[in-house]
Amino acid sequence: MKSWPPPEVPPLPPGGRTLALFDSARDGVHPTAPEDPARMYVCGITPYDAAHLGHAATMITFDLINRLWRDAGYRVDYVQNVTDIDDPLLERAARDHEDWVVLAMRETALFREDMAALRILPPTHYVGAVESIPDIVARVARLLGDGVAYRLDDGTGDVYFDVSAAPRFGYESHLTRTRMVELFAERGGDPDRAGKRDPLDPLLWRGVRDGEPSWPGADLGPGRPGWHIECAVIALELLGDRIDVQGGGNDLVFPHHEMSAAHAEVLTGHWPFAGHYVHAGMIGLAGEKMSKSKGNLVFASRLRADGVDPMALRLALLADHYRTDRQWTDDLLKAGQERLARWRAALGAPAGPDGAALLAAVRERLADDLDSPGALRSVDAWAEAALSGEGTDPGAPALVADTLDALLGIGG
Ligand code: 5CA
Ligand code: ZN
Repeated sequence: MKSWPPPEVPPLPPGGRTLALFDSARDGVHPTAPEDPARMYVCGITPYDAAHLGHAATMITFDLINRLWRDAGYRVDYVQNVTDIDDPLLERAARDHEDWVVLAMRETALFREDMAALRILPPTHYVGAVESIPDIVARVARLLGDGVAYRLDDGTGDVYFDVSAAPRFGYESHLTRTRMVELFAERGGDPDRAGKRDPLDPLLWRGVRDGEPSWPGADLGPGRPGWHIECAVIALELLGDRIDVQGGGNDLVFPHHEMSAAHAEVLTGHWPFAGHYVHAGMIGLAGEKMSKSKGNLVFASRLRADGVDPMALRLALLADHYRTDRQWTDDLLKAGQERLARWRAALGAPAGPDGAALLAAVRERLADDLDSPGALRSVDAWAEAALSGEGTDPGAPALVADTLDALLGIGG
């Protein structure tokens, strides 16, 4: 699938640092240690509605990782998916009497525009579930052949994964079994489905139903893929058996990332699938998680249409740490706009305090589990000083502009 156009990234003087990130599996901050290229998989949108600020915040988080690795001298192989076939997409299309393909294409196109406006570096591969079906079919057939997947004998053709085949199942999310079953039911799973070996077994392949789209599944029979196997297969096909970061919002820790890792590990025999499982906090509105199903959304595209500078939006979303669940408010946006204006004014000053010191400070803060609030504070201090005429480094405004652009994605 088509990605989106890349923003320019100005070169910085050498000195990029090793990035440390919080890993959900180890429940702590650990340095990343990628080979070159670094490999990152991020769970992208289900395109049944426009991208809201929660999606934007999560994508900005992984954009920082991409930028910091590049600054440390790595090439980055970055894969993001689009869940362009799934129940919620079909349900929304049916509700609105719309063709589900047209709905998915329209919302994906809008998402690309939002990402480009936010200066988010595009994935190397932007991949749809539908275009991945032949790969998914091949891997599900292998799981069936190996006896770690099974077909229900109720005539539906539905194929499930046997979670007991993954010996370390649960290592990523550390939940009690009761909590797992609850979350599984809330987030697209079917613990009560009759005929499964374990209530937690997730769907790999859904046999064709009347009125639903389907694709050839060779020996599986016609149908469509389950959700977790989609992300496991796309990552394995494009990044290989081990990746450095598996990412998304923290609503995906369980079951989605636990299950995709289990699929990948059983398919490859390698553990762990990802060196770091990285999860961004949820952006909420008036006390509730922003979500398409609740309808309490603030769209990035709506704010852009209202004339909000996407860079102010970016600064508003970077003002708090990425792992914090937080609320979107008008005040947050206002603060982002004011900060952007102050920074831009300071970049227009004839001189400022030591630019190299500011670059080092921003690198140091971001390398520590993406401490964007800390990074923003050091830029604030630099800007205040530049605006009050304290600095004597005539090269500083240009170097600071490059720093903000290359590391924080605040350019233009
Ligand atoms: N297509 C699946 C992932 S394979 C999906 O979760 N789609 S989504 O459209 O619901 O979300 C897209 C990305 O945004 C995911 O990484 C998800 O974790 C993240 N996300 C969803 N809602 C929020 C929110 N309120 N705040 C922050 N991130 C969010
Ligand atoms: Zn996913």
